[in-house]
Amino acid sequence: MRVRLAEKDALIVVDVQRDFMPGGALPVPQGDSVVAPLNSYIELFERRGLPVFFTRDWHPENHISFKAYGGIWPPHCVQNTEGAEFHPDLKMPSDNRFIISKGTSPDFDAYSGFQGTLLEDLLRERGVKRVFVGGVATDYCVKNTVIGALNRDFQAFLLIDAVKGVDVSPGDSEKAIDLMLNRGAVAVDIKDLD
Ligand code: VGL
Ligand code: ZN
Repeated sequence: MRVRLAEKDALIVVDVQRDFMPGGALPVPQGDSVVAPLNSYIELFERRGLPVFFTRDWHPENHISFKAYGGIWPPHCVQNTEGAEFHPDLKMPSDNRFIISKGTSPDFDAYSGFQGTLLEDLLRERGVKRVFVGGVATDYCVKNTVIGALNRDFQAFLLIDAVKGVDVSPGDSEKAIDLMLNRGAVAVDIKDLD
């Protein structure tokens, strides 16, 4: 499906952080394979003067999603640690870029970049109507960010060549993709964008 990028489009890069990469605390298998395709999207949006939003998991040490505090995950993306840094090869534009921290208070988790953040306000202030979403993990934060966008009446495009899932149960990523598309997201890859 061909899509012509226009004013009021924005890119959302979800959680491309060291802890979600191979060797990290909560690795997404082949999670690092999203970096090169995302850099292509980032360059494209940057060239067009369109905003790029980077979400990051940004947990306190005693976060509710960690096993020791009743959650299901090993400690990951603890604020100001190396594991919480963005992948070193990710190209961060020098302007028109925004970092959205989520899951920042001990008692709340946020799989969606919209949950407990300023993401919606920042998009609305810029008149954004369509968001293009890639990153990790397909079956957690990408899924919830795409659904969060649709629930707020943004059009959402899933960057199918720039997402990877954890698949805690086999097939989770496939199911997540089906759900996003059934809810109205449109799958595109880099070749679809003009
Ligand atoms: C995520 C598990 C726990 C994600 C965040 O970014 O998809 N997954 N915290
Ligand atoms: Zn987390």
